[in-house]
Amino acid sequence: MFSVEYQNIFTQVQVRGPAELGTDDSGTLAQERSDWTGFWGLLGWLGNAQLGPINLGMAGVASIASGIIWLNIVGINMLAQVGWSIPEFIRQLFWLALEPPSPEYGLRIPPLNDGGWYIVASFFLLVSVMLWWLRSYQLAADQKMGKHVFWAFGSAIWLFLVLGLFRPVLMGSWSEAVPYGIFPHLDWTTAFSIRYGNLYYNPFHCLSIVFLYGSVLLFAMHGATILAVTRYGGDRELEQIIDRGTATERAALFWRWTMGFNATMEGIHRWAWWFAVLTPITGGIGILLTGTVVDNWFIWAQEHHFAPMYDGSYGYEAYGTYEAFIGKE
Ligand code: 07D
Repeated sequence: MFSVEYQNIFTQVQVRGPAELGTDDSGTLAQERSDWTGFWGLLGWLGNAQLGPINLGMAGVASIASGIIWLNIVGINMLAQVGWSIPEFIRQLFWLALEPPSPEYGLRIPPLNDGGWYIVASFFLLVSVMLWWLRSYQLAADQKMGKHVFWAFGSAIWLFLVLGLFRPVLMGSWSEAVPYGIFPHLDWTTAFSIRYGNLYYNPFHCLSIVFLYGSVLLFAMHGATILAVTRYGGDRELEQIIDRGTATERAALFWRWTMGFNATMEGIHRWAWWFAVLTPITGGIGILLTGTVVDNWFIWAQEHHFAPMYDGSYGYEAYGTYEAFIGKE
């Protein structure tokens, strides 16, 4: 008549039992995590209704503290720019920015009000991100888990470091770094693309988009497949890996019918991990090469015969004939 099963946004019944406190076998969890737990029905629509316990740890506390310092330096600089007017701050928030130093300072530290605050803020952001990264390692180690989340976060941090640290150092100027601001960082992105001859012609930007869109596609395929077989227990993915049941059989057959091939219950998560991780890895390579190795991606693409010469050709006149260009002559 009425059955209780795992529930989420797609259904209405929420299971409510004693709080799940999880494992606690290595000792550190007991010291660093809070005991507090609560239940929140609204949260139960999105995932698990249980809130807490949270394990912030030393790295977590220091990371949040450092992040708040970064946010405050950025915010107070913006507030100063609008004459300390809160209404103007709110009105102009999306357009305000803490900009990096101008090019004449190179890699030197400028006066605080001429880019110095940007450097100070960046230091705290760097500390904050790296400590949050460390925390993702510690929490996994505590649980005797693999470090997959840590490495995946590391790939995003690679792109973050390329944009804000490695490339500015290679270019010899902090002015190359990205401003802190909502629209200004978008302006920076467009300006960067135009300055280096249209980023679309950077093959690593292409690859990064392939993996970004590929991740979206895989996520949709996997999410849809599992939802489609939850009625056969397919959402119990671990059990389905150990003891393949009718849910897995159907899901696999569906994809073999569709495209002749199916990922495995475990392997699909490796596909997802690699696609996600390769997005910022390839992106970071592309950004690192820009302005250091390649000054204009459009001209680079013309030289490599995949951007048009605007005389209607793709540059293959240099080969005499099109047949010679494609190697058929
Ligand atoms: C940004 C780095 C990791 C982030 C970390 C977080 C904080 C938290 C907050 C505490 C995401 C740090 C933490 C800051 C602080 C608080 C409150 C990861 C990041 C660790 N592009 N483009 C990409 C597309 C164009 C340009 C990637 C599409 C134009 C530049 C991706 C299009 C121009 C750069 C991508 C398109 C242009 C990129 C990002 C379409 C001008 C990069 C991947 C359809 C607008 C970046 C190689 C990612 C890159 C990048 C997609 C167009 C410029 C694949 C779909 C032609 C300058 N673009 N792009 O995972 O890697 O980001 O390029 O038009 O730098 Mg692009």
